[in-house]
Amino acid sequence: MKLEYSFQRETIDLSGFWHFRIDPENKGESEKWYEEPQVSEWDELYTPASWNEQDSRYTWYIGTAWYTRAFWLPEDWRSKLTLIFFDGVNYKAKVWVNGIYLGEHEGGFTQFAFRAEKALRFGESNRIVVMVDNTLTGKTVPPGAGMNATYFDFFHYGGIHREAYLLSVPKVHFKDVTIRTEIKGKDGILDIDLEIVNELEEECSCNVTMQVIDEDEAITEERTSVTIGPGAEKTIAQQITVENAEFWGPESPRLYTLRTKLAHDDSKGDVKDTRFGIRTVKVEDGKILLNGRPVFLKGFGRHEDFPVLGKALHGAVLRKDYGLMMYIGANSFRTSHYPYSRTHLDLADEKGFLVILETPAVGLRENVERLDDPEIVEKVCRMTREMIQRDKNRPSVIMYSLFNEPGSGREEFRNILTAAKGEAGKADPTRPVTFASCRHLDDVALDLVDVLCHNFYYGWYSNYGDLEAAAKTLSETLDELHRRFPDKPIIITEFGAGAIAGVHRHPPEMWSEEYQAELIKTYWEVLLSKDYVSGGHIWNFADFRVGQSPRRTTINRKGIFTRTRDPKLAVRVVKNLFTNTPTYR
Ligand code: GCB
Repeated sequence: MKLEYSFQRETIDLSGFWHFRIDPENKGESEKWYEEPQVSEWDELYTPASWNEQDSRYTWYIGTAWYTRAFWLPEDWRSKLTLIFFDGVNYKAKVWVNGIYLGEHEGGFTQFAFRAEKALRFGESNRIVVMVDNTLTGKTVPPGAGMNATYFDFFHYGGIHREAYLLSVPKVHFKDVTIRTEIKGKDGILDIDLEIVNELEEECSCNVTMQVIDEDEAITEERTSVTIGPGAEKTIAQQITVENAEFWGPESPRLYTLRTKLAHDDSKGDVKDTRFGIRTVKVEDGKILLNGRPVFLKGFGRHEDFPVLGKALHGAVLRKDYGLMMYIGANSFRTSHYPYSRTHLDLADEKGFLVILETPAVGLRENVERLDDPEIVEKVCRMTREMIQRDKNRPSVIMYSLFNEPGSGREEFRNILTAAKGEAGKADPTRPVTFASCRHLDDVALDLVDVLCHNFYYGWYSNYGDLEAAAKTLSETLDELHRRFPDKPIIITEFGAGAIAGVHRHPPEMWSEEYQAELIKTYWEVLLSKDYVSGGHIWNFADFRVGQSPRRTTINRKGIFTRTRDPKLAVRVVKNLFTNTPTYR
């Protein structure tokens, strides 16, 4: 199901307190908890948020848990279609409304929706029940074997951690809108695909209007008409020129809206607003070109992680984070290691951040038996498709990262990468693809990507305590990568050091704030000295929670801010480095 529905349409937000109950013995389905749950015996938790930090009884819980709440549906929604959307449920979800099963979804970080009319009662109260299962296996994406045995380095939260809502759409409606942009002189050229569905029992002749809206004013208008048979779909392709357009970029994140309207039989039909920016991204001669100019990405690998909320970054936290990233002079981040929430990326569009959008395919390495296991390939491809489907119209997204640190030294990795790349290309042929490698010179798949992304930890996991040796290894490795792939730009998608806030050492030593600051400065100097390097992302923007292990002091300390966003010493250093590094070079 295509999911790019607009929020100008009527919605009912299901955020708030839901009844909650864990099900460690997995008996809820056989006991039919989805029918008429005795909620007086259940706990209450807030969503969107993970279950883990709302009550210490659930912090380390892994397995099945149930959520339920009641909601009221207006009578006048009866004549239309109703979808129930979930922006992110970690990890598997099964959904019932009024005891009727609607469907299931696997994957914690991509949006899904179910048609719900068969189960709904209009003008009455309804009950939704969601069974969530965050069990990890060798075949989940990401994979793992337990809370402290994840194959990835972030806390494995569970629950309904992003918004859930109902959406009402007319029976003839826009199912999807895709906008690709090109630049011709001073003009923006929009290539638009409108997918229209007719769920009426008769043929429908519709009038379609497309307007480009610039700050509440329509600056272009095109009309066309289309006839669609009962139960059928049609795609209309249209090109629109925006004369004297203002182009989107970090220095001026100019956004426009495409307003599409559908009318038939003189009745009011569907209206959908889709926001876009006019910009191009190309990889040419070893450079990443934004609107034809070579860009340099300065920023971070981030995480969605915050005390109590878990994997949900509420608006206030995002507001704070963007303020800090802008204060520091960053222009970019990677959605390590899963696609981030809609709001997270809406702000990137608005504030002009260059985003490497990453799939949840992290941890597919040593512990996974075969990387090209058909079950894993199917899941990675589906999640890639779902990710691109939601975010393809965002100007901020300049590249797709298909994996983080996969077993890319193994020949079979080429198979799963080829499959994921094929999927990405089908969903969106306009953006470059990459993955974040930790195999470097031993990587067997670098020829398959458009941009080389590498995570380096010289000075931390190797050459530790010795920044001079780290700089030398870094420089030599980069030069060798460039020698092998002279036409591919290189981005250092991770480099960093753990620093426990408040620990100081002179001369700098590992785990001190000084060592972290010094390592970042050392790396930055090396990166800037190579004109084939197109960016550097510090690992990480903020400290984040991880499982328990002898390697970590309960949280990963590589943030330049603490988990609650207090600055470490490195912040001043990074602000200086970033503000003195131009975006175009
Ligand atoms: C990496 C991973 C990242 C970890 C980081 C670390 O290479 O991509 O997920 O958190 O190293 O701190 O070890």
